[in-house]
Amino acid sequence: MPRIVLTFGTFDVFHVGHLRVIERAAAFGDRLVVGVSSDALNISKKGRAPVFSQGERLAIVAALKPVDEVFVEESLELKRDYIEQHAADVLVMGDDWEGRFDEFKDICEVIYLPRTPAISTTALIEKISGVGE
Ligand code: C2G
Repeated sequence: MPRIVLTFGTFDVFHVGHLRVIERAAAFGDRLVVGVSSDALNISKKGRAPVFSQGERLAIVAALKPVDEVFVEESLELKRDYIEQHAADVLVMGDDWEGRFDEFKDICEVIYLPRTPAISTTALIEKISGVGE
C-alpha cells in the first residue's frame, strides 16, 4: 500500500519556502496530495484576496514534481473529512500551525516542519510594492 501524505496551504505568490515544505512533505511517503485554500477561505482567514486566483495557485502546485494530486480546500473545518477522503497516512504542516492539528492523531500521523526562515508571501508583497522604502 502506498503511504499517502497530505498537506495544505494557500501557496500565494509561490516562493522557495513553499517549495521546501512540499519537498519535505513528499519525503514522508509515496504519494503527496495538496489541499490548496480557496479564494473564499483566504478572504475569510486573512481579510484579503490572494494575489493569484485559486485556479492559478492550483495549476502551479499541481505542476510541481513532488505533487501527485491537488484539490481545493474549502474550509478549515473539513480537515478530518479531507484526511479520510484521501486516505492520508500522514498530515504535514509548517510549524506556524504547531499543535493545531493534533486532534487528528487518532486517524493519521501529524508532523509539523520548521518554516523556511526569512521569506513569506506578505514580505514579498511588501517588497514588490515598495512599502517601507
Ligand atoms: N511555509 C514554510 N516556510 C515559509 C512560508 C511558508 O515552510 N517561509 C509553509 C507553511 O508553513 C505552510 C505552507 O508553506 O505549511 C503554505 O503556507 P501558506 O500558503 O502561508 O499556507 P496557509 O495560508 O498557512 O494555509 O489548512 C491550512 C491552510 O490552508 C494553510
